[in-house]
Amino acid sequence: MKGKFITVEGIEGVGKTTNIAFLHKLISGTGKEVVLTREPGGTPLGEAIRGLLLDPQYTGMNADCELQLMFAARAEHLDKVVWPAMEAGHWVLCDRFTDATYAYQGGGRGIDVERIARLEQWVQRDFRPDLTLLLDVPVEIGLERAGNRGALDRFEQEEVAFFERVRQAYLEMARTHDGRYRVIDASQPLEAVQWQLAEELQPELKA
Ligand code: T5A
Repeated sequence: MKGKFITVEGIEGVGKTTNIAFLHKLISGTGKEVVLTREPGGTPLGEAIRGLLLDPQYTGMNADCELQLMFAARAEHLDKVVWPAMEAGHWVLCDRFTDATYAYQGGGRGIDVERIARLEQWVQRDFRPDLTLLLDVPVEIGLERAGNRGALDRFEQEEVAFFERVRQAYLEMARTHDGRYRVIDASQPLEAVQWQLAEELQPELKA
């Protein structure tokens, strides 16, 4: 595959949606074709699954059900959007991917990472991101930013301790997968965050 697969991760409200638009502009400004997508979602079926996953009506959803819905949406997304785009030589910029599963279903819900790894290998085979940008903020800042937008989804209604576990799981992955991870201090003003993102992307754009 000739394109690059770049993922953006972090807890709620870190600024993924805001900054992914900036990254899209930055990369497409160099003349590359960029596909902007997200998980869970990115396809009509995936967006329908996302609707189930975020709906507060399903508070208390079984953790294995949640895990498998994430990978069901991901299988469709890889098949219909990500792999065809990359085969065509496009770059793919994805708002969350499997690291979110390790962080939320692994760290947050406490599912054994070996079980997640088995599903990852089944659905993705050896496909992994080329670069993962982890936007990191203390939980209280992320939740405050997310909360300012109105009604909370099923995940946003979780307790603070859940998001602390999610954040720690992300930081641990950044330590152990340091080759593809870049940690961005997203507690800073937006211009400073975007300056860091541009710095981290430069080597990829030149490669
Ligand atoms: N999930 C997902 C799993 O559990 N497992 C998985 O495998 C996957 C793929 C939905 C949920 O699914 C879960 C995790 C999620 O709970 P989502 O919609 O991507 O995923 O999740 P959210 O984190 O809810 O997305 P948000 O839209 O809440 O957060 P963003 O995109 O990180 O934040 P954004 O850009 O909307 O910014 C929030 C606010 O902060 C401001 C923005 O203007 C906005 O108002 N802001 C800043 N303010 C000050 N300084 C800055 N530097 C700022 N940056 C942004």
